[in-house]
Amino acid sequence: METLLLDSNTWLLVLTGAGVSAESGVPTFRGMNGLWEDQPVTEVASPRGFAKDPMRVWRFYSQRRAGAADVSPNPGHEALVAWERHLGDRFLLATQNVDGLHRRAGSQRVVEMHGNLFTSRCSNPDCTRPPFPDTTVYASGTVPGCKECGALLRPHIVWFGEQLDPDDLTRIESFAVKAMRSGGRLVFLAAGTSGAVYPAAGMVDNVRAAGGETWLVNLDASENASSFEHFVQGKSGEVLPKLGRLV
Ligand code: BV8
Repeated sequence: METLLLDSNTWLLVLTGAGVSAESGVPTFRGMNGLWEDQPVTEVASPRGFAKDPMRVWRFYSQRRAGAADVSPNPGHEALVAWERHLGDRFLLATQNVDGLHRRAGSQRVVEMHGNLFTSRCSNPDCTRPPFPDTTVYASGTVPGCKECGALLRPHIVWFGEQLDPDDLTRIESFAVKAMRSGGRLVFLAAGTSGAVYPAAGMVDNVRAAGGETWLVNLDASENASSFEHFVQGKSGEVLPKLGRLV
């Protein structure tokens, strides 16, 4: 298996998806055939889905909260923690996962691009209450209300059709710009992702256009696999611990 050199000249931008949490027992979107209660996840996890049936959406997220609370990080998560310790500020981890397992493993330089399962906020855009930690598994059929304005609470998650937090996108972009300006070697590694959801799926093309190196670690070829120079096929929990050559 080819290895990835991680030396004093390396700047590493990592993107992870549901596949990295699969070995921890978290179902992937592909694994659910993209469905929830026979509804497309892209429909349930959307403002329209919430407006139409907030009970169904809270059943979806409450069950995922219960599931994610019972699992633990795997060697794939832990390998990324070791790489971060080695590279320091020349490391950034952008994840599409909302399960919080990267932080639980010890990752610090993390951008949760699509939000976090264990945070809620008020659905009323005019409410002044900020997003807050919420591990509650709400009973099926209940929809929690905001104690400040009485509107419905919603998970602090980026739904399909919603903009990502511009600060998160800026943080990722400025890391890549800083790496290129440093004269160092920018490496982009995507792991456990099908490359189907944008803007995350477009990052590899942006890094290539900037002259960076691109690696994919995935169980099978992702939709954008052809955009990567290096493809190491396999389970991230088995491949990542062996892939990094820390010099
Ligand atoms: C936006 C939170 C502005 C919710 C999520 C350009 C082209 C086409 C469409 C669009 C476009 N730009 C925007 C869109 C629309 C849309 C989009 O991309 N749609 C897709 C479906 C075509 N994007 C958006 O709406 C984004 N917002 O762009 O706003 C805008 C809006 C409208 C129109 C224009 C612009 C918001 C996207 C974020 C949505 N929220 N998550 C929740 O989690 O409940 S996305 C969610 O799905 C996940 O976060 C993740 O991003 C995605 C699932 O993908 P993966 O994580 O990759 O998981 P998947 O199961 O698919 O694949 C797992 C992979 O792992 C597989 O390849 C498998 O082989 C592999 N694997 C399995 N086991 C292992 C493994 N690999 C290694 N080891 C293993 N053990």
